[in-house]
This record gives sequence, structure tokens and C-alpha cells, in this order.
Amino acid sequence: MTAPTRFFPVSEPLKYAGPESRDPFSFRWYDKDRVVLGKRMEEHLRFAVAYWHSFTWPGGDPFGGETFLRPWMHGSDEMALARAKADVAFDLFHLLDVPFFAFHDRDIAPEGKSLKESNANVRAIADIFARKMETSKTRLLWGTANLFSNRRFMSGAATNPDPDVFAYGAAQVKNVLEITHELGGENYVLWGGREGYETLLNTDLRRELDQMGRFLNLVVEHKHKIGFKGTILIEPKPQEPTKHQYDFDVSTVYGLLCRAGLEKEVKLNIEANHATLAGHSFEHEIAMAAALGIFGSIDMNKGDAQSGWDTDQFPTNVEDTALAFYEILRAGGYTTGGTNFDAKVRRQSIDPEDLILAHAAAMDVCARALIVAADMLEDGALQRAVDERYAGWDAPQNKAMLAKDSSLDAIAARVEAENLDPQPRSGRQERLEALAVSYLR
Ligand code: XLS
Ligand code: NI
Ligand code: NI
Repeated sequence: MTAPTRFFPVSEPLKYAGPESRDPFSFRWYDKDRVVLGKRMEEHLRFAVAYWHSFTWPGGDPFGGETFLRPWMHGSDEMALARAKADVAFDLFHLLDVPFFAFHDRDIAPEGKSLKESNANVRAIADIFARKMETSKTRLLWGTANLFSNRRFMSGAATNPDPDVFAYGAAQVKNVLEITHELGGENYVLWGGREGYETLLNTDLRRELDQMGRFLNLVVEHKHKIGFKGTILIEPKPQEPTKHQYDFDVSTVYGLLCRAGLEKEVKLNIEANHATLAGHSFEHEIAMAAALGIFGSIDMNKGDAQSGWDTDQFPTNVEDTALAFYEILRAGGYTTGGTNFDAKVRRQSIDPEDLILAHAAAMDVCARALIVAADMLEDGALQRAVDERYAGWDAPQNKAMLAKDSSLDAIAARVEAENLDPQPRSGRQERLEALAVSYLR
């Protein structure tokens, strides 16, 4: 162990020590310079630390409040506390040697008495980030606006029945989008928050969908106006906070984007725990986004198999994570996206070092999963099985059915003329599942 920083018990970044290492302050699998499929692991994985869970969440649950007692959350000068928080955040980024971080405006600075004052607070801390980023390697993966915590957003932001709330949310997004741009952010995220409804008895669905579509267009128009080259990302989530969320899952968001004419402008940030809450697997959501041409980035975490809510735990399962990374690799990997740990330590994990070790262990799970996924891809046996299953579609008469000039008449005539009598073939699921786990290490 090296000397402590102001909060953490060590001061030197964790290093790769190999799978046999028993030093908890080391990486066992994350070897950032190791080349996998022609690219350094660090560039493949593009890890980010999320400001909110690690530095802003006090450790409360519905039955009890704060457990963490973080020093930067106690005191009267809120801006001084926000600056202290930024110092600790950049210490953690340094110790983990991560290339990225992500934040909401409300994570980094206190809310003021007016939007003007709140925006100024956010800008003041962003200026501190900018100075820190001159010497830190850590860059901004994405910024986002918190349009869900304050009570003014209890009925949504863009989809609020009160137009003043729509305006307030739009003004808040403008500020964070501009700050994200100035900090060199690679993406800007819109998580729906409370964009949904509780009961139809007080809700005009068509109005709310129209409002949301226009809000998204306003954001995209402003992106182009200020010359932000990053990607606008939407993060689907099925429930929590509202019972019916308009951004339920990847397919639902694709529908919203098409309705708003934005399917070429906006991509998706897919979160593991949100996928499972929607009744999907994480890899399903990634693969669906890739198939629709809207895969952008991921929020890495895992849910609890027995609880039906968003527990945002650090990933521990190599097999699940490998299947997710296999889909990411098949999609060609990230462009502006990355692996953001939208994960929090459990409320009993109150030691400063828990924050370091939780992230390090999760980075190792992802690194190991990446190696497994790369093996799956390189070996190609899984892909060959899929290709073989669809090989019939390469025949000219079958391709022709999908062409613009095909018709039910022509297809039906051919079925009769050739006396087609299709025989089912095995889907070979268990064989393929066994093959998939054979790559695990
Ligand atoms: C909440 C979301 C949120 C987004 C950013 O469930 O995951 O944390 O990632 O607003
Ligand atoms: Ni998230
Ligand atoms: Ni979540």
C-alpha cells in the first residue's frame, strides 16, 4: 500500500498484477496495454466512473438515511463542499487510472435559488474540472441534466402538463449540453427520468409524446448550432420512477425516435439493470440497438435476481458480461461510447477503499469478459452456426422474396410450382450454449 490521499488509503494508481495476484489494490485481468483484436484494452473498454453513485449518493434506502458520512457532504458552505467532492472524485479517477467520468449537473454542484444561480454553480465546478483535466488523463464520457430529483419534475420534464416545467428543463439541458461540449465530452445523455405516467386518468398521451419529440429535436438542433460533435444518447428504462415510462426499452425508444424523425441523429446508452427490468437480457438490448443502427454506449451494472428494482450493483458475472461484450464487439465496438459504471457500492460498504475495490473488481470482470468475447469472435464457430442457419437466404429465389418487386402472388405461385414442404431443423440451442461457455476463462 502506498501513502494515503486526502480520502483514500492509497495514492498510486492500481497496476496490472496478473490473475494470481492477491493484492486487492491491483488489477488481475485489466491490463490496459494488452492488445485484444488489434486494439489496446483501455481503448476497447473505455471505462468511466459515474459521479452520482460514488460521490453524491449518501447510502440511504427507504428505511434509513445516510450511512456513508462522506466528509464532502457535511458543512455549510455548499460550494466549498462541491469543490472538495471534485478533489476526491479526481483522486478516484487517478487511482483507477480510468479514461472517463460522467456526471449530472446536480451531482457536481448545489442547486441555487434560481436556474441562473444553479447554472452558475455548475459552471463554476465545470471550470474546476477543466483545470483538473489539463493534468489528469481522465476525460468526459458524457454529461447529463438531472430532470427528475427536484419536486418541480414530479410529473416529468419534457412530458409535464405544465409548459413552464418543459421550459425549465430545456433551459437546464442547454446549460449542461454547452458545458459538456466545452469540456470535450464525447456524448450527451438524456435519461427519461420521469418521462412517463402513473395513471391514464390524468394523462394526455398524445400531447406528452408530441412534447417529448419536440424536446428531443430542440436538443439535437442546439447540438448542431453549438457545433457539438459528440453523440446524443437516450438511455431506456422500463419503470422507476414512473410506472409507464415512454423510453421502456431499445425498441420502444427506436419507435419514439422514428416518430420524431431522429433515428439517424440519436443513439442509445444501454444499461444492464434497465434491460433486465424490461424483461430482456443485457445482450438482447445491445444486439437490438446494433441491429437498428442505434448502439452507442453502455451503463455497466447488474440487478439482483430476486429484487424487481434497479439495484445498480457492480457486475460480478463473467459469463453474462462476456455475452454482452460479444454483442458489442460484433457491433464493431464503441465509437464515442464507453463502459460507464452506473453502479453503487452497497450501503454497508462504508469504507473509502470499498469505492476503489468495487470499481477495480468490476473493471477486472469486464476485462476478462472482453478477452472471452474476443475469443468467441476470433474463433468464429458461433457466427458460423448463425450463418449456416440463414444460409438459405443466399439463394437467388429467396433473396428475390425480399426485393421491392416481390409479391404475394409470385411467392404463392412458386410454393405451388415447386411443391415446397419445409422441414424444421434443430435450433441447436444447448449445443451453442455449451460452445459459448467453452470460451470462459
Ligand atoms: C437511472 C439512470 C441514470 C442515468 C443518468 O436509473 O441509470 O443514472 O444513467 O441519468
Ligand atoms: Ni444509467
Ligand atoms: Ni440504473
